[in-house]
Amino acid sequence: MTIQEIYNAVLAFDEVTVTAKTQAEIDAGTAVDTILNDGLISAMDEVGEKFSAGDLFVPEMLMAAQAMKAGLELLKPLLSGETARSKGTIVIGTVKGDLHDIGKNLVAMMMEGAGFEVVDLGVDVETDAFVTTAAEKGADVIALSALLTTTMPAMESTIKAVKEAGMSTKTIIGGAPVTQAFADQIGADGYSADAPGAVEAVRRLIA
Ligand code: B1M
Repeated sequence: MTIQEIYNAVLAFDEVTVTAKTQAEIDAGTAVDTILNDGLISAMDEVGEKFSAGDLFVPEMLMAAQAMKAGLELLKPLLSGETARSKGTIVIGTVKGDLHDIGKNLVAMMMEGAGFEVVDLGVDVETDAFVTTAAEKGADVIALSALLTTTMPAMESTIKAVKEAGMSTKTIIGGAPVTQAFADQIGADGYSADAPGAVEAVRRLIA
């Protein structure tokens, strides 16, 4: 029942219980994917649905996010435990105008876990910052996250800027409103609906 308790605790904004129950599941040997998907991520989906229905507001959404992050912190070493020589460099960030970072952080953690060097620019990242940092670091891939339909155009302008700069750096995009069709439309090299898929997409692009 602990997975359900993690789910309930996220919806109750109860960081202490999320931490305790997540640790209990880890100690019991439950698969990290199960804790993540069935406990933490699905609870945030319900938070989003309640927000859409007008049953929750931004402060509550933020408290739920804080509770979820407490669980993620415990999972982080397990997601990024593999110590391998860098397989490539990824510059990642949430695009201009967008402050959502939980999914982006998850993608960054899993990429680190897969042996990539990850330069995380954070949220609300200007197009220029992606381009300049990728050039400075000799990045193989620029990874863009967006959670708002209103910030998806910033992905297009970033990809356009990378191309105009004549860089060979590949681009990958993702986030709840983003689709493969949108990725094709704006000329992104890769797309994934989730964090493990983002790692696979980067592996394919760098291979
Ligand atoms: Co906001 N928010 N929010 N929010 N928020 C959504 C996204 C929303 C869908 C809620 C809703 O209405 N149902 C809605 C967007 C509607 C739309 O545009 N279609 C919304 C809105 C409207 C807003 C505000 C405008 C609300 C307001 O102020 N009126 C505002 C905007 C602020 C801004 O960004 N400028 C806002 C604010 C916030 C908070 C700050 C309160 C908080 C964010 C806290 C934080 O991130 N630190 C927040 C939250 C928590 C959410 C929901 C509830 C949860 C998002 C989340 O963290 N999910 C969200 C509803 C929902 O998505 N269910 C919602 C868990 C996370 C693990 O999933 O980020 O989707 P996600 O990541 C997934 C995949 O998308 C993918 O991998 C991850 C899983 O494996 N992925 C990638 C993500 N990035 C990727 C990159 C890749 C590949 C895959 O390659 C590079």
